[in-house]
Amino acid sequence: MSAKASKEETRADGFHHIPGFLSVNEIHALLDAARSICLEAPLLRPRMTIGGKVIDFKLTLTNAGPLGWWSDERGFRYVDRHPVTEMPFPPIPEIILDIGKRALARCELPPMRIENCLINHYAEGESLGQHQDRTEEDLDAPILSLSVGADALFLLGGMDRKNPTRKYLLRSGDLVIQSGPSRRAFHGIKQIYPTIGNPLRDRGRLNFTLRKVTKETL
Ligand code: MD6
Ligand code: FE
Repeated sequence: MSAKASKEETRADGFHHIPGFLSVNEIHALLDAARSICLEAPLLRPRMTIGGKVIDFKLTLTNAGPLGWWSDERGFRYVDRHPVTEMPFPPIPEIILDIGKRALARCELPPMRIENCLINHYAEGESLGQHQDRTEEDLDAPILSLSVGADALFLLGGMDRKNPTRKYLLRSGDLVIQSGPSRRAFHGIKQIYPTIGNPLRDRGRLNFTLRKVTKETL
């Protein structure tokens, strides 16, 4: 089966893939924003416990905003401090909030309070296993995702881990939104692929997810 390359897709279950959503300037602004966030809140490698064994994630991450997603031996959760610096995460840069607003409007979704920007970094060879995002208090608010750098193979499944998956090729500048029923669908990053002209110095990939975490309204 071939990956879906550059065709826009909006599904009845609320899944949206908008290739080339970001301008080149926005891609560079996101990269600059990630670099300054990482100076204050360095990338960390999360861990999780599976069957009593502690396993490292095959990616590193950091956050901006009042709440940051984190996982270690104590489980998945939102925290209000960087686990190592013990400082609050830096605020979400205006440019990211503006892109988030434009992304929601583009997909005809109502405005939303963006409380967290999770930044995932994939070095060459890294990946993210199939998972559901359900650490948030509000599991109905859409999750917005922006890709920068290397291409990635995104697998979208269903509500059950065993459901078949569809393949999407996420490229630098693409927007994905999981809203409606697709908000709870299993998904993951199977692998990343080297890309010509990757602006990341290490040829990796950055993914920014923008979320509403609490039940608070706008
Ligand atoms: C990634 N994305 O693109 C991982 N989660 O690197 C996600 O795990 C994700 O793209 C929830 C909603 C959209 C996503
Ligand atoms: Fe996810």
